[in-house]
Amino acid sequence: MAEIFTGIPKIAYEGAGGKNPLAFKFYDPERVVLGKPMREHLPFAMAWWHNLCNTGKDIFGMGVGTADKTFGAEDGSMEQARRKVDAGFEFMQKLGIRYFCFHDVDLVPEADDINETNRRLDEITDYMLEKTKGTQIRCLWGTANMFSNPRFMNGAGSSNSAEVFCFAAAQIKKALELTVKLGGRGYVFWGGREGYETLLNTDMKFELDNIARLMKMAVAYGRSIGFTGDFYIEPKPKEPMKHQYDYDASTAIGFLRAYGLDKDFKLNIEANHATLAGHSFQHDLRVSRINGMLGSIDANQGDLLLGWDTDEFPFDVYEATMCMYEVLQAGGLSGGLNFDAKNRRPSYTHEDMFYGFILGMDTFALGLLKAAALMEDGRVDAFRKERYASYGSGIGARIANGEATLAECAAKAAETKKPALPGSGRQEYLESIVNGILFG
Ligand code: XLS
Ligand code: CA
Ligand code: CA
Repeated sequence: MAEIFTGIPKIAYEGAGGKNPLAFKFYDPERVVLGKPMREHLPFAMAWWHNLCNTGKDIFGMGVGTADKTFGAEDGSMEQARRKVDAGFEFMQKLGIRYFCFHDVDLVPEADDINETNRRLDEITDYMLEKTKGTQIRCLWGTANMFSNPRFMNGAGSSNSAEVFCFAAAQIKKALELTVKLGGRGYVFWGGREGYETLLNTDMKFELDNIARLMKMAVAYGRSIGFTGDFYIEPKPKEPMKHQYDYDASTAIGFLRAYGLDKDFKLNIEANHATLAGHSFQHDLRVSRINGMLGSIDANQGDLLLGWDTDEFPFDVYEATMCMYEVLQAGGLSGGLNFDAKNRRPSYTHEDMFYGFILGMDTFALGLLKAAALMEDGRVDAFRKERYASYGSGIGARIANGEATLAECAAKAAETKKPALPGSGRQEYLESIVNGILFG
């Protein structure tokens, strides 16, 4: 197989002081952090759609991209699909990435007839499977694209059309089969158009019930074909729809519990989606973690000055630190860290594809190192724990154990007459500690 990314070597760790742009400054896969090598803490994945398909199109370019992702084949051909496989595997091997994520239609051009699309999917995944031989590369998660084709204009599970619902089911069935075939650890539902534009034409209850019905069908089928991994919901509040049902982590957890799906599902938290919902990335990670539902992460970053989903490669070390702090406290991920990120439109060369991943991998390596340092330092954790010390004994302990009654608490208040002010939150002191660890 002829090399595609000519002139780009295998990317090595060269240390923080290095100036070689095609080397890692912080990601040292074998370096042991808190008892585990970095590569195990950081199961990085490549998103097929952005890295191998996205050409930097936007509406102002009249649908014309700046990056060439044909890899020497005719655009939209099966030959191009094969070349994408070649490019993807060469890319992952050069970076030492062990996972990829895909939508069905990232892999092959969609045909008019779903039977033909499925035949193409079988053909390409045979080729992908062949490519994994002798490598450690596996699928992190698969998914079905149920938002691009016009048939999904009103959603998939939430569509008003039963015929469209059946097409969604068919795509999920196939994507699950492919995920199992490629050794996938998870299966994602991102409800791109599972929402509404106006409540005037929307039966919200019926739509939510139907989304749950579709998910239950997926779980039953997945388990019947030997899929033992986690299903994930990836929350996002808006874009493309005005309102999407999986608004944020709390909403998705409530939905999963209401429909009895919480044993099979966890969450795939994307940084850019959390901020679109008006939360910090860490907020949605924390909500997922404390509910035992932090499964996987789409490791990107948005632009807080823009109100849409920009899917940038992460470079914010503070955010990555807080992310890895949540991941470490969760004891790791059942999924991984998928770079659902794309190069900016003017960054259109093959080198830029590598620079994007080097940036993202180094950012998360730094995040891991700094989160581990924060935990080893212990001052922030100790302060947070101490802040609730009043629940350690007396009436506080009875409240925390669920033993105290309302009348008992009221009697305590009457006896105290006036409570002392709660202790200082010491926010600035804590922020200084974090800065000291990040930059000290
Ligand atoms: C889009 C989503 C999508 C999911 C997978 O905003 O991030 O790419 O990750 O369907
Ligand atoms: Ca995503
Ligand atoms: Ca996104």
